[in-house]
Amino acid sequence: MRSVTDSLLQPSDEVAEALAGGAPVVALESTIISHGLPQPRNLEVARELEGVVRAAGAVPATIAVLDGVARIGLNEVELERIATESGLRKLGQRDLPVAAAMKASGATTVSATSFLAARAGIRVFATGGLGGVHRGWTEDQDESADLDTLARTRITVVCAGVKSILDVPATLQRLETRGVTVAGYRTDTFPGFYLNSSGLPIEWRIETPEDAAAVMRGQDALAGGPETALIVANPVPEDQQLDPALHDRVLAEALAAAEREGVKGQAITPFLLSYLVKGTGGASLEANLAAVRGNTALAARIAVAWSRA
Ligand code: PSU
Ligand code: MN
Repeated sequence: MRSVTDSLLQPSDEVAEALAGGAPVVALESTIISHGLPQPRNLEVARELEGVVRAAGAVPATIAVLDGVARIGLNEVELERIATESGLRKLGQRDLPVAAAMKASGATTVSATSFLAARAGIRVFATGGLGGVHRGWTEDQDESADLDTLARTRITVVCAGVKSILDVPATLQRLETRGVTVAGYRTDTFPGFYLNSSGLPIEWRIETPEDAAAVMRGQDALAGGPETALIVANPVPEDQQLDPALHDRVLAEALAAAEREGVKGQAITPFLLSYLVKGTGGASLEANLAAVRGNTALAARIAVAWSRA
């Protein structure tokens, strides 16, 4: 008989087979598709990212909750639902039991995706930029659940740092406090999401996917401590970044608009990202996509190295 856990967490046949055989698998989140990118580009991107993973010899597992069931690996029709269904919810880790009980559908954030991926036995995950501590946190205390989940989940997240709409120094500080390991991929500074660099130094630099796999082995060898994540911070190439002056100008406008319109909570991140897309004439979208593509390709190489380790 299937247990309750089984019936709420369902890998696709392809993902289940890959995991059982020790083949490389890369988790992909769905909030970026449903809430982070404009239609119809979002569906193309969802497909493209799965293709990037396959081209590197790994199996993609896009994660979302459909009718109350956490699905690990989506087929074409399911991917389309995530990209086009209106009223799809944005689910963090804490929302998962309610979504299950209510048989709701929703896209999963970094926090929910990490949580579900780790439970399904997937070790490597690619996204664009992590959530973190929002600007103005001294007043509003808005800190993404991404950080808390990564402080207690054994997963490797490949990302272009944290979204630059955030208070990046405060977020790096919180990652340190919570004991989340951060390594720069061929960089000594923390990436700036749309920008190649945030200008903030990071302590560790790795050069290859095999280095990442070695750090992961180190995490597991130091067993008994908290199950923390590894963040592999992979910058968008300099020639594909958003123009820094344009970034700073439009971001200031976006933050002022959010303040004026009283946008808060779950809505703030999608609001700022879409403001940037409009305000930069689509240039921020291209930089975001370049970052996500690069992260997905690197995550696949890390998953391959990990499967051989
Ligand atoms: N990366 C992107 N675009 C996104 C996100 C990440 O390039 O839209 C999403 C992720 O799902 C992340 C979420 O978990 O934004 C953070 O939302 P919040 O700040 O409400 O926790
Ligand atoms: Mn928040």
